[in-house]
Amino acid sequence: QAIAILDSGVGGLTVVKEVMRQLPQEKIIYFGDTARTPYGPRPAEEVTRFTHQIVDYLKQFQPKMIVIACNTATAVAIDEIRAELTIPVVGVIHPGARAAIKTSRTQRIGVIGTEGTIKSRAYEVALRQISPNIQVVSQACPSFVPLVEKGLFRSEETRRTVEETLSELRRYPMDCLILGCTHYPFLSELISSVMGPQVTLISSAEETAREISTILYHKGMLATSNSMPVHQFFCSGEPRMFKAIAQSWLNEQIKVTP
Ligand code: DGN
Repeated sequence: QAIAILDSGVGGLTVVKEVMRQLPQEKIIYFGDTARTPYGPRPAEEVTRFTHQIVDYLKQFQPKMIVIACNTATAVAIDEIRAELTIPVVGVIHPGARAAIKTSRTQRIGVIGTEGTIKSRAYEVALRQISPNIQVVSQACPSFVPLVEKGLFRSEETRRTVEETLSELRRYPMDCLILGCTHYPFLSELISSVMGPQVTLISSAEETAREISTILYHKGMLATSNSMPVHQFFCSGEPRMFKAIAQSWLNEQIKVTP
Protein backbone atom coordinates (compact mmCIF):
# COMPACT_ATOMS: atom_id res chain seq x y z
CA GLN A 1 0.00 0.00 0.00
CA ALA A 2 1.23 3.46 -0.89
CA ILE A 3 1.42 6.85 0.79
CA ALA A 4 -0.67 9.30 -1.25
CA ILE A 5 0.69 12.84 -1.36
CA LEU A 6 -1.10 15.79 -2.93
CA ASP A 7 -0.50 19.44 -3.71
CA SER A 8 -1.71 22.18 -6.04
CA GLY A 9 1.34 21.53 -8.24
CA VAL A 10 5.05 20.84 -7.79
CA GLY A 11 5.27 22.14 -4.20
CA GLY A 12 4.51 18.80 -2.56
CA LEU A 13 7.58 17.35 -4.25
CA THR A 14 9.60 18.99 -1.48
CA VAL A 15 7.80 16.62 0.92
CA VAL A 16 8.16 13.69 -1.52
CA LYS A 17 11.93 14.16 -1.56
CA GLU A 18 12.14 13.99 2.23
CA VAL A 19 9.88 10.93 2.39
CA MET A 20 12.08 9.21 -0.19
CA ARG A 21 15.15 10.04 1.87
CA GLN A 22 13.76 9.05 5.26
CA LEU A 23 11.57 6.14 4.13
CA PRO A 24 13.12 4.78 0.93
CA GLN A 25 11.08 1.59 1.02
CA GLU A 26 7.71 3.38 0.93
CA LYS A 27 5.78 3.62 -2.34
CA ILE A 28 4.47 7.10 -3.13
CA ILE A 29 1.52 8.10 -5.26
CA TYR A 30 1.64 11.84 -5.98
CA PHE A 31 -1.02 14.12 -7.38
CA GLY A 32 -0.20 17.70 -8.44
CA ASP A 33 -3.19 19.79 -9.45
CA THR A 34 -1.18 21.77 -12.01
CA ALA A 35 -4.26 22.62 -14.09
CA ARG A 36 -5.75 24.61 -11.22
CA THR A 37 -2.63 25.99 -9.52
CA PRO A 38 -2.28 28.38 -7.70
CA TYR A 39 -4.62 27.61 -4.82
CA GLY A 40 -3.40 30.59 -2.77
CA PRO A 41 -5.77 33.26 -4.13
CA ARG A 42 -8.83 30.97 -4.26
CA PRO A 43 -11.62 31.11 -1.67
CA ALA A 44 -11.40 28.52 1.13
CA GLU A 45 -14.54 26.69 -0.09
CA GLU A 46 -13.03 26.19 -3.50
CA VAL A 47 -9.71 24.87 -2.16
CA THR A 48 -11.68 22.53 0.13
CA ARG A 49 -13.73 21.25 -2.82
CA PHE A 50 -10.59 20.64 -4.92
CA THR A 51 -8.93 18.81 -2.04
CA HIS A 52 -11.97 16.54 -1.67
CA GLN A 53 -11.89 15.80 -5.40
CA ILE A 54 -8.20 14.85 -5.33
CA VAL A 55 -8.66 12.69 -2.24
CA ASP A 56 -11.60 10.94 -3.97
CA TYR A 57 -9.38 10.30 -7.00
CA LEU A 58 -6.56 8.94 -4.84
CA LYS A 59 -8.92 6.59 -2.98
CA GLN A 60 -8.96 4.23 -5.98
CA PHE A 61 -5.35 3.29 -5.09
CA GLN A 62 -6.37 2.39 -1.53
CA PRO A 63 -3.49 4.32 0.05
CA LYS A 64 -2.56 3.66 3.66
CA MET A 65 -2.19 7.37 4.38
CA ILE A 66 -3.00 10.73 2.79
CA VAL A 67 -0.50 13.58 3.06
CA ILE A 68 -1.84 17.04 2.25
CA ALA A 69 1.51 18.50 1.18
CA CYS A 70 0.01 21.93 0.60
CA ASN A 71 -0.28 24.51 3.36
CA THR A 72 -3.23 26.25 1.73
CA ALA A 73 -5.24 23.01 1.58
CA THR A 74 -4.06 21.92 5.04
CA ALA A 75 -5.18 25.24 6.50
CA VAL A 76 -8.72 25.03 5.18
CA ALA A 77 -9.55 21.37 4.55
CA ILE A 78 -7.62 18.97 6.78
CA ASP A 79 -10.27 18.68 9.50
CA GLU A 80 -12.98 17.75 7.00
CA ILE A 81 -10.77 15.26 5.18
CA ARG A 82 -9.74 13.66 8.48
CA ALA A 83 -13.34 13.34 9.58
CA GLU A 84 -14.23 11.66 6.31
CA LEU A 85 -11.45 9.05 6.12
CA THR A 86 -10.48 6.12 8.31
CA ILE A 87 -6.80 6.19 7.24
CA PRO A 88 -4.34 8.69 8.79
CA VAL A 89 -4.28 12.16 7.20
CA VAL A 90 -1.13 14.26 7.67
CA GLY A 91 -0.83 17.99 6.95
CA VAL A 92 2.20 20.25 6.78
CA ILE A 93 1.35 23.10 9.17
CA HIS A 94 1.81 21.47 12.58
CA PRO A 95 5.09 19.81 11.59
CA GLY A 96 6.37 23.18 10.28
CA ALA A 97 5.32 24.98 13.45
CA ARG A 98 6.99 22.34 15.62
CA ALA A 99 10.24 22.53 13.66
CA ALA A 100 10.33 26.33 14.01
CA ILE A 101 9.78 26.26 17.77
CA LYS A 102 12.53 23.66 18.16
CA THR A 103 14.94 25.83 16.17
CA SER A 104 14.15 29.35 17.38
CA ARG A 105 16.15 30.78 20.29
CA THR A 106 14.62 34.25 20.32
CA GLN A 107 10.98 33.08 20.01
CA ARG A 108 10.48 35.57 17.19
CA ILE A 109 9.36 33.74 14.13
CA GLY A 110 8.38 34.83 10.64
CA VAL A 111 5.92 33.00 8.39
CA ILE A 112 5.52 33.37 4.65
CA GLY A 113 2.83 31.58 2.65
CA THR A 114 0.03 32.02 0.16
CA GLU A 115 -2.80 34.49 0.78
CA GLY A 116 -5.05 31.58 1.77
CA THR A 117 -2.63 30.25 4.37
CA ILE A 118 -1.78 33.65 5.85
CA LYS A 119 -5.44 34.70 5.97
CA SER A 120 -6.35 31.49 7.80
CA ARG A 121 -3.85 32.32 10.59
CA ALA A 122 -3.29 28.58 10.89
CA TYR A 123 0.42 29.01 11.70
CA GLU A 124 -0.19 31.52 14.49
CA VAL A 125 -2.69 29.13 16.03
CA ALA A 126 -0.36 26.12 15.67
CA LEU A 127 2.66 28.04 17.02
CA ARG A 128 0.78 29.48 20.00
CA GLN A 129 -0.62 26.07 20.87
CA ILE A 130 2.93 24.89 21.43
CA SER A 131 4.39 28.11 22.80
CA PRO A 132 1.83 30.75 23.87
CA ASN A 133 4.30 33.65 24.12
CA ILE A 134 5.83 33.31 20.71
CA GLN A 135 6.01 36.44 18.53
CA VAL A 136 4.89 35.84 14.99
CA VAL A 137 4.97 38.07 11.95
CA SER A 138 3.48 36.78 8.72
CA GLN A 139 3.31 37.82 5.13
CA ALA A 140 1.64 36.49 2.01
CA CYS A 141 3.87 36.13 -1.06
CA PRO A 142 1.37 35.58 -3.90
CA SER A 143 3.90 35.98 -6.69
CA PHE A 144 6.18 33.10 -5.65
CA VAL A 145 4.12 30.03 -6.62
CA PRO A 146 3.57 30.97 -10.30
CA LEU A 147 7.34 31.48 -10.70
CA VAL A 148 8.07 28.07 -9.17
CA GLU A 149 5.47 26.36 -11.38
CA LYS A 150 7.29 27.85 -14.37
CA GLY A 151 10.58 26.40 -13.13
CA LEU A 152 12.13 29.86 -12.68
CA PHE A 153 14.11 29.17 -9.51
CA ARG A 154 17.10 31.42 -10.15
CA SER A 155 16.02 33.86 -12.83
CA GLU A 156 16.60 37.59 -12.60
CA GLU A 157 12.84 38.19 -12.45
CA THR A 158 12.52 35.78 -9.53
CA ARG A 159 15.43 37.38 -7.68
CA ARG A 160 13.86 40.82 -8.04
CA THR A 161 10.43 39.56 -6.99
CA VAL A 162 11.79 37.82 -3.89
CA GLU A 163 13.80 40.92 -2.91
CA GLU A 164 10.87 43.27 -3.33
CA THR A 165 8.35 41.01 -1.62
CA LEU A 166 10.53 40.45 1.45
CA SER A 167 11.93 43.98 1.75
CA GLU A 168 9.71 44.87 4.74
CA LEU A 169 9.79 41.52 6.44
CA ARG A 170 13.57 41.33 6.50
CA ARG A 171 13.70 44.32 8.86
CA TYR A 172 11.79 42.41 11.52
CA PRO A 173 14.10 40.81 14.11
CA MET A 174 13.44 37.08 13.74
CA ASP A 175 15.74 34.09 13.88
CA CYS A 176 13.52 31.65 11.95
CA LEU A 177 11.40 32.03 8.88
CA ILE A 178 8.84 29.31 8.18
CA LEU A 179 8.47 28.56 4.48
CA GLY A 180 4.72 28.12 4.93
CA CYS A 181 4.15 26.97 1.38
CA THR A 182 5.58 23.75 0.05
CA HIS A 183 6.65 25.53 -3.16
CA TYR A 184 9.04 27.88 -1.36
CA PRO A 185 11.94 25.47 -0.70
CA PHE A 186 12.55 25.70 -4.47
CA LEU A 187 13.43 29.37 -3.82
CA SER A 188 15.30 28.85 -0.57
CA GLU A 189 18.67 30.06 -1.86
CA LEU A 190 17.18 33.37 -2.97
CA ILE A 191 15.01 33.76 0.12
CA SER A 192 17.97 33.05 2.37
CA SER A 193 20.19 35.55 0.61
CA VAL A 194 17.54 38.26 1.08
CA MET A 195 16.79 37.43 4.73
CA GLY A 196 20.45 37.13 5.74
CA PRO A 197 22.51 34.47 7.53
CA GLN A 198 20.96 35.15 10.96
CA VAL A 199 17.61 33.78 9.80
CA THR A 200 17.17 29.99 9.59
CA LEU A 201 14.68 28.87 6.99
CA ILE A 202 12.25 26.20 8.14
CA SER A 203 10.74 23.89 5.57
CA SER A 204 8.05 21.62 6.91
CA ALA A 205 9.11 18.79 4.59
CA GLU A 206 11.62 17.18 6.93
CA GLU A 207 9.40 17.30 10.00
CA THR A 208 6.37 16.13 7.99
CA ALA A 209 8.31 13.08 6.79
CA ARG A 210 9.28 12.38 10.40
CA GLU A 211 5.62 12.58 11.44
CA ILE A 212 4.66 10.20 8.61
CA SER A 213 7.28 7.76 9.78
CA THR A 214 6.17 7.99 13.44
CA ILE A 215 2.51 7.39 12.58
CA LEU A 216 3.27 4.45 10.29
CA TYR A 217 5.58 2.94 12.91
CA HIS A 218 3.03 3.20 15.71
CA LYS A 219 0.32 1.73 13.53
CA GLY A 220 2.58 -1.10 12.38
CA MET A 221 2.15 0.10 8.80
CA LEU A 222 5.74 0.71 7.68
CA ALA A 223 6.61 -0.97 4.39
CA THR A 224 8.57 -4.16 4.90
CA SER A 225 9.62 -5.09 1.38
CA ASN A 226 13.31 -4.75 0.49
CA SER A 227 12.67 -4.07 -3.18
CA MET A 228 12.75 -0.46 -4.39
CA PRO A 229 9.22 0.88 -4.80
CA VAL A 230 7.99 2.24 -8.12
CA HIS A 231 6.41 5.61 -7.44
CA GLN A 232 3.52 7.01 -9.47
CA PHE A 233 3.05 10.66 -10.37
CA PHE A 234 -0.12 12.27 -11.68
CA CYS A 235 -0.79 15.84 -12.65
CA SER A 236 -3.98 17.44 -13.86
CA GLY A 237 -2.37 19.79 -16.37
CA GLU A 238 0.22 19.59 -19.10
CA PRO A 239 2.89 17.21 -17.72
CA ARG A 240 6.07 18.44 -19.45
CA MET A 241 7.08 21.19 -17.01
CA PHE A 242 5.91 19.13 -14.03
CA LYS A 243 8.09 16.22 -15.14
CA ALA A 244 11.14 18.39 -15.78
CA ILE A 245 10.90 20.05 -12.36
CA ALA A 246 10.21 16.74 -10.59
CA GLN A 247 13.13 14.94 -12.21
CA SER A 248 15.63 17.64 -11.44
CA TRP A 249 14.38 18.12 -7.86
CA LEU A 250 14.22 14.41 -7.07
CA ASN A 251 17.32 13.49 -9.06
CA GLU A 252 15.64 10.56 -10.70
CA GLN A 253 13.74 9.62 -13.81
CA ILE A 254 10.01 9.39 -13.27
CA LYS A 255 6.90 8.62 -15.27
CA VAL A 256 4.11 11.18 -15.12
CA THR A 257 0.52 10.33 -16.01
CA PRO A 258 -1.46 13.35 -17.12
N1 DGN B 1 2.06 24.54 -2.29
C1 DGN B 1 0.88 25.06 -1.72
C2 DGN B 1 1.04 25.53 -0.31
O1 DGN B 1 1.87 24.97 0.38
O2 DGN B 1 0.31 26.39 0.13
C3 DGN B 1 -0.03 25.93 -2.49
C4 DGN B 1 0.54 26.79 -3.49
C5 DGN B 1 -0.49 27.43 -4.34
O3 DGN B 1 -1.19 26.75 -5.05
N2 DGN B 1 -0.62 28.69 -4.30
